[in-house]
Amino acid sequence: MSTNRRGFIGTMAGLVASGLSLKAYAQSHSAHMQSMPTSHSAMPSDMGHIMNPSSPDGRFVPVATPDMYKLPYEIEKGVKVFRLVAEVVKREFLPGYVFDLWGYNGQAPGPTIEVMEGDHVRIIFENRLPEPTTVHWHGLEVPIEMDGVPAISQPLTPPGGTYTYEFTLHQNGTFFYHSHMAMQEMMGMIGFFIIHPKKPYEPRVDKDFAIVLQEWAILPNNTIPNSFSMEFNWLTMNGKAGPATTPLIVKLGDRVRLRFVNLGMDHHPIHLHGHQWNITGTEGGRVPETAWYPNNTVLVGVAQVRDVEFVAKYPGDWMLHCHLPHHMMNHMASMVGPMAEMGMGMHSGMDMNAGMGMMEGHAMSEELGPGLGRGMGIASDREKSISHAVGHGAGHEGAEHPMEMTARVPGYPQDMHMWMPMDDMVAKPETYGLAKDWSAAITGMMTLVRTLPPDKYDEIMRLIRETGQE
Ligand SMILES: [Cu+2]
Repeated sequence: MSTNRRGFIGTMAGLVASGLSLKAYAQSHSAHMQSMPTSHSAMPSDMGHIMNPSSPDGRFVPVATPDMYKLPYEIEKGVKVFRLVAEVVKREFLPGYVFDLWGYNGQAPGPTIEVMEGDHVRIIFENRLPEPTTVHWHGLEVPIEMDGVPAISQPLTPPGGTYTYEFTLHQNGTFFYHSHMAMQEMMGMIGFFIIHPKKPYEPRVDKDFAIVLQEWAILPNNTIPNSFSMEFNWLTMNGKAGPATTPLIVKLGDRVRLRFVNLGMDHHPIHLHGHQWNITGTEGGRVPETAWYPNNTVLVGVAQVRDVEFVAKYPGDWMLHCHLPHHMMNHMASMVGPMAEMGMGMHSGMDMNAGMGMMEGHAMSEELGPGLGRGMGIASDREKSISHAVGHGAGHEGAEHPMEMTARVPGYPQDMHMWMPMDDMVAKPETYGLAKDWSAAITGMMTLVRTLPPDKYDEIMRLIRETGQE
């Protein structure tokens, strides 16, 4: 367990010793923690941190959306009025990895809409994308004119156009909005639409988090997702890849709700270490308690919502992650073939596709069929004795240096040459006190549930307040 007192104090002492004020520290890292809206359509009014103990009227615990903000609204004659803007945005998945996505109000995924059962909402939608789009309200029981399907229930909203959605909410639970154009969905166009119940759910929770699961195909040296790709090399939670995902901070004994939504091409079995939870909600609303059953890995299928609840009764920094092995990785380059690494370099004289290790032909072609995804032609010579990730000297015959001989072990290298701690680069109050090199263990669709005893919990809450993240 890594939240020992010494480690925690050590981190703090290191900060002080470096002469860095917490404020400056937070500012210097803010670019890593939050992709700020680039538009003026909405400013983040709530960064989704967990500082609000209750709603203004105490009826519910506001949902925390780490690394995302919530869409503000105004009340006009009893109607909650939101302004939702579709636009091109920039998002930093990991320090230094800034990508061009499509989203809403400066963010991908889009900001969370959080409302109450019974609310009457008006969503004034504006399209600042270069092509038409619409907004669909997934799971909401709304009149057909509000369903947001182009041509079927409404005209396309052209670039520069607007459309007003208006309806009354008679449901409660975790819902979401998204573009109803497939390629636009794969560019990031989704956001939560969370409706709190009039009569609070029982048992009451102390913490409530919401996480959007997404996947992206972005080739090396590119910043734009390939929405045609069937292979994905970036996996994100709320638009951040581990270790840039912000850990969920809970107090020992808290009852915790996690809400997941998945919009992508794959399903995500989300697993929590060290605890059992119940599935308490789906994209259709609350699950009756009589139907709860214990588990610790929830399969969040495409277009599905899963709410889970558990009691954080064991102190520690517990992994929360998609369990698909390839979804626990960052910027996987091997999917596009052997890349330059460790002195091997790229062979010269190849065309673009071969140089990138891309295969040609259809899935069952001579080139691809027998290879099970590995190179057959030009790529095979360089891969046959080692893993797909080219390593030291490629394990050539006659190698005598220990490193070269090691490289002759079939399959080597696999994971350890990817072990890249970056604790300082992703440091924020929520990571204080984590074990040294923690960041190397969290990549892709991964984060932590940090169950802290009261004193450490209070300390981190204080740091969050002081660094102005709230
Ligand atoms: Cu996954």
